[in-house]
Amino acid sequence: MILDIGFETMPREDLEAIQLRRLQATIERIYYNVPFYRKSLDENNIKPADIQSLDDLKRLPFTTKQNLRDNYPFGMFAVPMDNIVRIHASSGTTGKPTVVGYTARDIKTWSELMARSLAAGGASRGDIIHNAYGYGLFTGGLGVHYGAEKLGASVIPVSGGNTKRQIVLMKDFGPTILTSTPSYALHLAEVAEEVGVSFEDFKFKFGIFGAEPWSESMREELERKLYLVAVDIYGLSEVMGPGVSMECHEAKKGLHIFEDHFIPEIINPETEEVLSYGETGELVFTSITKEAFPVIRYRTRDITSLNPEPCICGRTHVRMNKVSGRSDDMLIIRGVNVFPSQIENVLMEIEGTEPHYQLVVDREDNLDVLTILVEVRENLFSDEVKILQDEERKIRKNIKDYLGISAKVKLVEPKTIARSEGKAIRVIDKRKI
Ligand code: DLL
Repeated sequence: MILDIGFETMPREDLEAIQLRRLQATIERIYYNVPFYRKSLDENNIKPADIQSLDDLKRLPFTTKQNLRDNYPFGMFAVPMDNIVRIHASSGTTGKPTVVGYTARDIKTWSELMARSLAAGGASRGDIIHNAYGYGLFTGGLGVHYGAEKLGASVIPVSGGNTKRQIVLMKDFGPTILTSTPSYALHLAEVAEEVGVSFEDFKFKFGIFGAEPWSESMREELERKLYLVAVDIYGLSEVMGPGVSMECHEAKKGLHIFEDHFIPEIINPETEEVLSYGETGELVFTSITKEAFPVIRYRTRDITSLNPEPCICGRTHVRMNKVSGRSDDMLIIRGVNVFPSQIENVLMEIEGTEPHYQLVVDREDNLDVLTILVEVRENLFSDEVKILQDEERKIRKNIKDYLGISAKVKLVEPKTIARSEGKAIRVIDKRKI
């Protein structure tokens, strides 16, 4: 495929004209097709015809993850189920996931944006992409997959896990692009070393890493250990999946947001005031081409800033700096989004546990490890060891069943977890990224 990069290098004025047209069409669509949006626009006395300029976006109410959850599973869809061809999901605080849907045209758009992203990250036709993002409800695997095919590259749909076999495939197939979370990429390097193989002997040119925060020092480590150029890819299921923004391999300095499809804003997470370019705050997105699941001023909770300076790659789309954190307490453990409250819900349903717990997240062999410390009632401790072991097993199993993550569980005696005078310290994140 020859990529039409016209949209990516368009003068600002032309881009804004397209944005306005698409925004107006989106507002019209959601007003008439999604009861939630109609109600919230009515409550704010806004009619679709009131959106006359891009500045009018500011008048629209924000959408939060809670709003999506309240409309679980399909209440936010703007098209009949007959037109939905794909469903993905990401986790949410109640244990119920946030569900997103795509029409055939949405899948086409997403594939094109992923092809754009891979191209910006250095991939082209003729490359072999070793895709170690998970396939399934998570958007990473299939998102990259469709984009790679659209680009005309060869894709190896290896998914996550079975690490030693991945090393064998890398040796035998000679992939040139690696796509995975940055932590899994480092783990791959380590396992390779264990089995006596060096990435130096592989053919990788670029690594396209995302789905969790990673720092400049992690970039250096990835580049040194994997003998490739490491670039950042960002996205979230609610807005589309991977490919909302992408770092270009020429500059490696911030991620271009595909503004012909998504309008970004940065707000102060406390006051909700819209901030200027360069100021750090919470990233908010409005989708302007999605059919099945449009989002209006969706609060991502990701903290970053926007940089409008021209880029050496020639793209005119604004860049977001690397995500530096979140404005809520969501943790990303091996690519799975987890809120402490979800773990709390699971713990509280188990007989014998006290509402005192602490989550310790660390990295072992470059993989995230979650340890849950839970206080249990005194009488459990006076009983036999087997009862304690059963309790630990039950907690581990329920965490795995409800949240899909493996955790170590340590039962501790009452009053051993430090009490705080203010907010309880629920999370100790020891990962250095
Ligand atoms: O993680 C989509 C994705 C897949 C992006 C593969 C990149 C590569 P969710 O599971 O919905 O979607 O999680 C979205 O992950 O709000 C951020 O907090 C975090 N995140 C995603 N990419 C990055 C990144 C996918 N490059 C949440 N840097 C987002 C920092 C990231 N955080």
